[in-house]
Amino acid sequence: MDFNKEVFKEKFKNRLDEKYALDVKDATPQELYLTLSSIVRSSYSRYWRKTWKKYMEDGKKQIYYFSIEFLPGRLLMSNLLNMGWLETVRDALKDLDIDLDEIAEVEKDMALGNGGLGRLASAFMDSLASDGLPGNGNGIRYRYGLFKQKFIDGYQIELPNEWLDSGNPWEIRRESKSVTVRLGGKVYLVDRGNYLEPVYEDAQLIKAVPYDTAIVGYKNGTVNTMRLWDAEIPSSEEAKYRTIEQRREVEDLVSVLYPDDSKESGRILRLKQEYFFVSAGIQSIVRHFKKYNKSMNKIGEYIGIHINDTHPAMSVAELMRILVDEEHMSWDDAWKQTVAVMSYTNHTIMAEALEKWPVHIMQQVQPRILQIIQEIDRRFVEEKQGKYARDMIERTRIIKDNQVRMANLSIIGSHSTNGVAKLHTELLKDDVLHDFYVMYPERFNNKTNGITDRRWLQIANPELSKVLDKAIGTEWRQDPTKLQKLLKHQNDNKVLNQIANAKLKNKERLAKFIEKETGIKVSTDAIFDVQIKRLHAYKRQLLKLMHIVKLYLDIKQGKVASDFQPRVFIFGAKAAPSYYYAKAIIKCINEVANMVNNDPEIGDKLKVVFLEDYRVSLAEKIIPAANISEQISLASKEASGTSNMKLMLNGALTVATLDGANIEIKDYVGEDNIFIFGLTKDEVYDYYNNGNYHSYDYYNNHEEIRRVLNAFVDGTIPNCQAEGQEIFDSLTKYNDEYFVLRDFESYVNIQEMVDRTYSNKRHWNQMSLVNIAYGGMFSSDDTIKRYAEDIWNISPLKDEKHGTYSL
Ligand code: F55
Repeated sequence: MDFNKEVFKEKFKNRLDEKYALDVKDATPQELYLTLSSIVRSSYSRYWRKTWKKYMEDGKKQIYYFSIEFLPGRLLMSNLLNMGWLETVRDALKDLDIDLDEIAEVEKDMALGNGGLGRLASAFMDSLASDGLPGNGNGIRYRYGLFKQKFIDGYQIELPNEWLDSGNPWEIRRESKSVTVRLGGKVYLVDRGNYLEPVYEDAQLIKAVPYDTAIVGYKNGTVNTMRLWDAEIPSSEEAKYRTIEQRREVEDLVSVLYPDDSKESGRILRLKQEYFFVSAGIQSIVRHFKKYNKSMNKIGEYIGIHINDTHPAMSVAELMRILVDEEHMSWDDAWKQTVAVMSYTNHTIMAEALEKWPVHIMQQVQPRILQIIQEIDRRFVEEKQGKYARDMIERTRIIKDNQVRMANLSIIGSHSTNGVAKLHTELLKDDVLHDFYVMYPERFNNKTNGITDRRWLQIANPELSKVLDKAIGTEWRQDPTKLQKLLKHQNDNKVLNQIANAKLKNKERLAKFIEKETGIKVSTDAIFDVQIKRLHAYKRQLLKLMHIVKLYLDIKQGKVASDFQPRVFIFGAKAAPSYYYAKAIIKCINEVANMVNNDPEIGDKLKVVFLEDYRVSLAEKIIPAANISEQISLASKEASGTSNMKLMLNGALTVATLDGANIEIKDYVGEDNIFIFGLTKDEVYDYYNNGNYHSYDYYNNHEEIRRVLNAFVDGTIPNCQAEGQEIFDSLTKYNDEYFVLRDFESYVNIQEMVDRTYSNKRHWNQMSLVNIAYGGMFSSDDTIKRYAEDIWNISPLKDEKHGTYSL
């Protein structure tokens, strides 16, 4: 039935009655939320079925995006928007005296990821569907998502995130699509004449059960699937699981995201998770592929598997296992198909984040996979011998010093390796993966990250969206690059004022939220200066904190400039539970916040707000209200960054180092519309090569730096003796790994420029407009089109009609 307000209202009342035997006025927000999501689901399901059928009948290539993390956040608003229902439903519910935004707040974030990498995977899911492309997700249905963060006495406390406790209306358990995954045990190869049969002993069998979530395309009728695997005891194995501990082991397999990797037991669990979702995913793909009777010798023409960072790298070996052991293909034929199927994205150059697994652990987790990796390694070395220098082969081979190097496996076993921003890809080619670039230049390519304008502008910022509709029409909602039409209005006072007004309203809303959550009252006249991302030394939240302490001391000592603009500093950040240095920084930010916020001499000049439990739904509240976006990583360390894109799209101006995608942002908006500071990547590398950075000298020779750093250890900042000392030492004694002191002066200078610029509101609004206009250049819809063309070789199916989904 065609979708309209009156019919929807009837349906809503009926569904509420059927489900709960309630009238609207008697229902709780939770009941209203579940009623609404139930209608949404029953309406997209026929499109879901049809999309699936179409892909099958069409018989063209499909992509599976393998990721150990997905971070979709909430799904209600996004589904409503993509179905073309959002405004009508908002209106209809208003007629029934229901506030849609209030209902949406009931939904718990689906937080099955840590940060940028997981969020990117979910943006890509949304974009694949919205581009009408045949692409599905494959991952793990963690029982607990990323921990819930609380601050107690300024310290980060991690609480379990029980996101499934009140039910998840978006998933479907598909018992019939279960597969069996084999872990551990021993394996022997028995010669069967024309092939070797692996015989397994004492392996543990796990039943992998898929839970499917629909990924609804934007007004195009395409509904793809994100398939997440749960682990259960197979009924045939019940007898083997007699004790609670044994049963718990199976549950534990998928219970938490990124288990603590500081202990060996935790690390083994992580590797089991990696194999579990890889094996379940590939088995289910192959099973489906065979059902449609295609020759396994052509699997590379029909299936693409994308390895999101190295966590799914065992995909290479698992597909080889199935093709060789179960389909009895020759090694060479199987290898050709495997390389054609696989492609890989690298998300970091940080050495400590490049996965390496000890051979003995791999042996314990899946001995057959280790054998296959050893064979891939042996053949690689054999093939490259004579062609490349011995040390180059040693650097590139997969197994070295009894460690399996997962990036090497991913590159060797795939046809494409990409970085996530221009600078990052250049660094991969020139430095981190240079040897591989020499061997396989044609495999390397760049795919700068992107974001979904639907979530980050249309849903998160309806105020600005309305202004844009009025100024440039609604085309940008389909094609965000059309936001460039705004550039015509750079001198249009009406539009400039409307943009400023939208920002003010968003700041008012955030100010209310901040007061409710923290009790802190902030003035909307102040610059809202935002740094939101994981807490990591290389991202340099510490540089921001030092700047705050400097301003505080300046004000206290009466040194503040006459054009000083009041600021509200807003942080959102989680630290990994075992990352003690990051946790010390959190503690210090919280203590500085206490000190600043409660000092009557400071008043409204400075406020520091560290919001708890940074997550997708919180980002949606902060980003529309930001004036300044802090993107201040040490040049070369941030592969891309994506909050930089979200914030510019919402009209924030960026304070940035020349790192990751910041460089591309600068290239679009021009140097006059961004605040660039700090060392360049070449300068950083010069220091590395010459070993001539001595941070203590900066402390010793710069009065300003000394004044600020001393505040961390002389009691000026109260209640953080130990943490303050740890930070002080890291920056002085231990030579300041991320050049915080080296960049401090340059950072302070650019912040003074920010102040001066903000005092000219019209100019600020013009800069903001330029940033919004180019924000659309980072649409993940476009990023994913480039993956589709250059890496995956897939194209959209012919679709019938565009528009609103029917009821
Ligand atoms: C998670 C687990 C492990 Cl073992 C290693 C890394 C991660 C992780 O979350 N990485 C991550 O988020 N990397 C980020 O990826 C983004 C998307 O490409 C980039 O924008 C960002 O620069 C990068 O740090």
